[in-house]
Amino acid sequence: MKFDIVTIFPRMVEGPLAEGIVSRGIAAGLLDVKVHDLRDFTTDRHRVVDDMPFGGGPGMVLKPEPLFRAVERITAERGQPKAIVLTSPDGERLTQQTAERLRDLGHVAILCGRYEGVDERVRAHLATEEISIGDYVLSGGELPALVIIDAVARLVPGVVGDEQSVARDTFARGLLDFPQYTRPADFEGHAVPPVLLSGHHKEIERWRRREALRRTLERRPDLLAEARLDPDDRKLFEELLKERKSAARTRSATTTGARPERSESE
Ligand code: J9Q
Repeated sequence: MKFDIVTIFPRMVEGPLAEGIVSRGIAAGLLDVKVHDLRDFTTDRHRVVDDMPFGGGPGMVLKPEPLFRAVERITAERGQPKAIVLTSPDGERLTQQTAERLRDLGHVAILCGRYEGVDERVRAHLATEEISIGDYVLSGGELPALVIIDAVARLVPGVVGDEQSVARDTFARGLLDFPQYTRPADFEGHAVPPVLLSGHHKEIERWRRREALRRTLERRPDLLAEARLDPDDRKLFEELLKERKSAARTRSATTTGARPERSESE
């Protein structure tokens, strides 16, 4: 899987790429990531990459020429990228599905946008898509580029040691993860759920499925619409709903007047 990143801050992405799963994927020859300094594609003495917006207003806008030249160089030296992604808050939200699609393309170039803006000709005539990683203000697209690369790289066979764990991942199954514990079995009076120490693999599996469903229902009910639940999951889910309804009844009975009246003697 090939990635090309075009940025005005190459050191901002080089550090993270040299650590963890991604760096091991690179070392193993499974990933090929090249970082390009946008200033190397300028033609003026001062290596200027931005300019004032036409029409006036605050801030500077990334000029089109260096970005077009960077993609020309990438195409000549590394082949034509199958996608040219502009990181931008205006883009389509990154999802696991996006990551799978980019993985399938095999060669992706990522242009790091700036908070202040990128010349519209880049969006219209160079980028093939715009991707946002979420609704918050960032100063630039470097962190989003790293997020995209991490999410895509993990899906390349062999990059994550344990392929089983990739298949079991939250967004592969459509449910949040179940709670995990490690030693000690009792941490300052907080005990690990006894079932996990019981050695009953069937019961452990069932407990984990129930807790994953519980957590998803409580925190991300929106995920349940898409989750693939087998008949056992559906049964566990019905039980959870009943549990919640009876808990809701208890709560409302103790917060309304549904309690014993004071007796005359009080
Ligand atoms: C380039 N805020 O934000 C969320 N996803 C991408 C971005 C972003 C930003 C500013 C510049 C990308």
